[in-house]
Amino acid sequence: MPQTKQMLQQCVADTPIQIRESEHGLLILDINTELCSASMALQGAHVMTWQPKGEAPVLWLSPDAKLEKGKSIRGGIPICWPWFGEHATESTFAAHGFARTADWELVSTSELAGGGIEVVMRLLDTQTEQWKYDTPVVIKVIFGRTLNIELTTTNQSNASIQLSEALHTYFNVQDVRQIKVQGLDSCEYVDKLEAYQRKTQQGAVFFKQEVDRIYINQSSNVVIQDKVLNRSIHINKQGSQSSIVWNPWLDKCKAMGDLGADDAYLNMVCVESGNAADNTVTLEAGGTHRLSVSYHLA
Ligand code: TA6
Repeated sequence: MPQTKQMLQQCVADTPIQIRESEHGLLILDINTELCSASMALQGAHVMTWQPKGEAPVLWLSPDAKLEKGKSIRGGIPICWPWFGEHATESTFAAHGFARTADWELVSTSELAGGGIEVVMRLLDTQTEQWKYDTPVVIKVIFGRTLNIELTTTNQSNASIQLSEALHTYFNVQDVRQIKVQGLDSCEYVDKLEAYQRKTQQGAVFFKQEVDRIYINQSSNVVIQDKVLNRSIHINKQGSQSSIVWNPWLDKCKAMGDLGADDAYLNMVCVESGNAADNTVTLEAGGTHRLSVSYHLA
């Protein structure tokens, strides 16, 4: 049975977390501390916003994001799981898996020494007609001046599974045409816009048109340099062999219909940490896999 607003309010009673219900019934945790403000929906265990005190928002959330049951929220950090992108064999299955539209359960919240807020959510009932495996997944998020996320999958089934995943993070930038993404130099990538051709990155990534690339065998940290906001967003990851870089540009931004204004693409860039394409994880029966990432400004 899904948790009610009253049950959640009991869970967060001794923390600076408020529970809000969207007009379409999504339950959302609102966090406001000396370190940051943030919000996280129970549906999809979806971190929607994160803004360190005194800084511009770090995550981008569409003003047209549908906060509705069963609809993926456009922006923040959608969890792509247990597959990334289109399903390998079933074209009718939702892209990026079902975790981001599922009802997760709030497990715990706590205020840490130093002022960070820890939130733990889990998705226990993973066996559906689209996924027959008992593979509970737990997310632990620590909201502070740094945002830390751990996504842990346990294979409780008696068969090995093929898991692809990503924290599909939308970052807020002042003008995507004036940023660069560093840390991917010389990496091989799959170019989804050119028949999934494999190419090699030369230097930093710049944005003058739509970009949709899966960088493979890439475990190093990544940095988004935003010279207009005069800041850099540091993406430090573990348990991730892929980084996906995406900006829809004008035509796709207009076509998608939930990014807000036609030029909304100028204010966002996705740099996603995960395991996709060649880096799909084989998780043996009884095994556990952890993907973790932290974001901070400098
Ligand atoms: O991660 C990039 C991508 O796979 C793009 O191809 C685009 O489809 C984007 O994800 C958004 O996907 P969504 O299913 O959230 O609309």
